[in-house]
Formats: sequence, C-alpha cells, structure tokens
Amino acid sequence: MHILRRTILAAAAVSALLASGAGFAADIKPRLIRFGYGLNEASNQGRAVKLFAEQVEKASQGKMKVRAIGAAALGSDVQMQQALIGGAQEMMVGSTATLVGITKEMALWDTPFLFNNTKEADAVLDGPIGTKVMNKLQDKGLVGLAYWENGFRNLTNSKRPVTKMEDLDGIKLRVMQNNVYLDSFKMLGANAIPLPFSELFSALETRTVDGQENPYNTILSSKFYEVQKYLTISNHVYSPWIVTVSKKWWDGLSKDEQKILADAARASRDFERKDTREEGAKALADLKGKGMQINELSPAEAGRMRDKLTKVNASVASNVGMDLWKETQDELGKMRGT
Ligand code: TK8
Repeated sequence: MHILRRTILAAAAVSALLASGAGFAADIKPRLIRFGYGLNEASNQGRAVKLFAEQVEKASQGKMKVRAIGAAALGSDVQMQQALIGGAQEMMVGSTATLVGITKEMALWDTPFLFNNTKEADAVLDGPIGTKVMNKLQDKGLVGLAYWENGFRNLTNSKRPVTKMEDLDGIKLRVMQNNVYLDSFKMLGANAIPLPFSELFSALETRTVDGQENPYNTILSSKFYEVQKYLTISNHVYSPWIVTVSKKWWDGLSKDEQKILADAARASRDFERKDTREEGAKALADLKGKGMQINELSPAEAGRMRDKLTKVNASVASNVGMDLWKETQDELGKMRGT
C-alpha cells in the first residue's frame, strides 16, 4: 500500500515536471524560420521582429533560428500570405486589412472609427472577439499568434492641405488591397487606388499617386515625409498588424516548439505596442521637423467625414456577420458605459 502510494506520488511529480518543462529536455529540433515583414529594419515593426527572433533563439537554446527579412524582400503582405499557406515560408507580420480576401471576418478591424483609443483596441483584440477572428484563419491554412499595433491612420498627400472633405476630390490616394478602404475613400471623394505597401514609396515619388494613409510611425520610418508635404490628422481607423504562421509548418512542430513561438509572439506584442506608442507620441514633432505641414480637422469637418465613413458600417457588418458585429458593438458599449 505504502509503496503503491509512493509510486503514484512520484508519477504525479514527474508529470508535473514534464508539464512545467523543467528538468527534462524539451522536444525542440533545429528549425529555420523565415519571418517576413513589409517595413524596414529601423521601424517599429522591424524592432519587434528582432525581439521576437532573439526570444525564440534564447528559449530554444539556439535550436530555432529566425531569419528576419524586412522591407518586403520576401514579397508584399498578400504574396507572403500565399507563401505561408503553401508552406514555402514559415512566418510573417502584416496588416489584417490585407487578409480580408482570405478570412472575411478580418474586415471587422477595417471599420472606420471602431476604436476610440488604444485601450479599447487592446481589450477587444486580445479578448474573446479578437481571438475568435484570429482563429478563423486556421481553416485557411494560417495560424494567428498575436495582434501587434500598426496604429491609428492619418492622411498624407503631396497636393494640398486637406482641411475639409472636398479637398480630397480627385486626389489619387493609395489604399491597402481591401474593399472597405477602397469604398471608404471613394465615398470621401478621393480617387482611391489599391496598391501593395511595397510599391508605395516609389508610387508617391513618381506621383503615380498623390497620397496615402498610415500611422505616424510608418510615415516617419518609411520616409514618406520626403515625398509628401501635407499631413492631416484624421485618425480614421485603428489598424492592427497580425503575426501569422504557416499552418502546414506549425502542425509539424512539437508542443514545446509551438509554445516557444506563441510566448515570443506575445512578448514581442507587448514590447511592440509600448515602443510604437512611445515613438508615435513624438512622431508628429519629428515629422514637422522634417518639413511636413500638419493640420487638424475642425470638429465640424471631422464630424462630416466621420458621418460619411460610417456609411460603410452596414457592409462591414454583413461581411463579418451580424452576430460578430453585434457582439463587438455590445462589448464596446460595455467598455464605454453606454
Ligand atoms: C506593411 C503594411 C503596412 C500597412 C499598409 O506590410 O499597407 O499601408 O499599413 O503596415 O502592412
């Protein structure tokens, strides 16, 4: 009896140790992870990918190596997504907006003015709604690990200051490859043109397009200020990035390996949001220093644009499904105490 009890206790201790991963060699094989992203190394995106790579290498004691490849050298967001689905590339980070063609629920994050602030964004993205949307990727050959912050988007152009909606008339405005963005800016009167981010700088430089919209951080790190004179503070939408893995490749990993990647994605998310917000807080002054002319919209004009833009809400709702739309509105309502 005594011996049996001791055996059971010992077995319980062993399984506890196994579960904690301590004391036993974890199941980790040498792995090469090609991790692609669109911005350059000196951007908030590049810094966070670097942290992710370091953490994965450390946690795997050098067995799992991350080859971080920025500046869209592996292709645009859309091209990399296809490479992940096919298993030709292991990981990437990019805009959720470019994933809508694969997983329609991602369009939720394209809703103009969905979040009022980053606190709301963090809570919804990291909560049950964000997880639900992220998990939809699995049916399409992708595994989502974490949402990073791209941020609130603002308008720039090389033609004129945009102080009212009518100033957008005829402005050739690059948008992401995403119908909500396309429809939104057409509705505002711009000549909206979808283009991959990787082609954006040269399109602005050659004046193939007049303007674009992205967070301050990107306008700064991608040096758009060299080819864009006017910046309008519009904060028209909060845009997330998402870290994704090829499901084909992920399914062949051990539980230990998967955990290392998931933990590093979360750690880099926390780092990235902090870094992005710190940089964003002083980016406007930096952009001014680089010669950009910056204007805020008057409350009346901001309101007019907002009213126009929220006309796309009905189509977002029908695309993502009424249940998900309502759940999100309810959640935001609760947070706002309305
Ligand atoms: C980078 C893009 C970028 C996005 C865009 O690959 O395309 O404008 O904001 O961050 O995902």
